[in-house]
Amino acid sequence: MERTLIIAKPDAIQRGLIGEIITRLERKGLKLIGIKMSSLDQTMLRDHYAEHVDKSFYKGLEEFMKSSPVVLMAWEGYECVESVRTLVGATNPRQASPGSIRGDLAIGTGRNLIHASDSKKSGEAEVANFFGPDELFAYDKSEYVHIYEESERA
Ligand code: IDP
Ligand code: MG
Repeated sequence: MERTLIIAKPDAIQRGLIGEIITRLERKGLKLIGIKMSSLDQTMLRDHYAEHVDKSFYKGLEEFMKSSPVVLMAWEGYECVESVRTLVGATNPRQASPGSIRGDLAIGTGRNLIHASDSKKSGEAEVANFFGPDELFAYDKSEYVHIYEESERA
């Protein structure tokens, strides 16, 4: 099963949208395998957003991400990285599809509520980066029989 890292950003905390975000991911059928609140510092953010550090928006992004705590989540599911990106919607919420989290709930690109890993590789790496082994939980989800065919559960 693939893993993906979700960060509910400071705007999600401030706007009281943590429950809404969790609900949407739960209703998709994904399995929550780790969750915690955290304040991200400059070192963590520069590492997480390494591909963006030299871009013009980075300074504002870093300040924003440090402006209040975030909620970090690790989710698991069959090919979940791509389906979570679809659920989250385009980076610019004004272009995000209706029905997606950003499409329904956000307007500004710099206030787009949520981070989601963008590939299977980054999903694995980001989950391992933000969660220790003792913070991740392996368990059987009883509803899986109604969510997946057997071959997808293997
Ligand atoms: P993603 O979050 O959809 O993967 P990325 O291109 O990886 O989007 O950008 C990371 C984050 O940087 C975005 O979620 C957004 O918060 C911020 N960002 C990206 N482009 C802009 C921009 O043009 N203006 C302001 N913030 C931006
Ligand atoms: Mg990205």
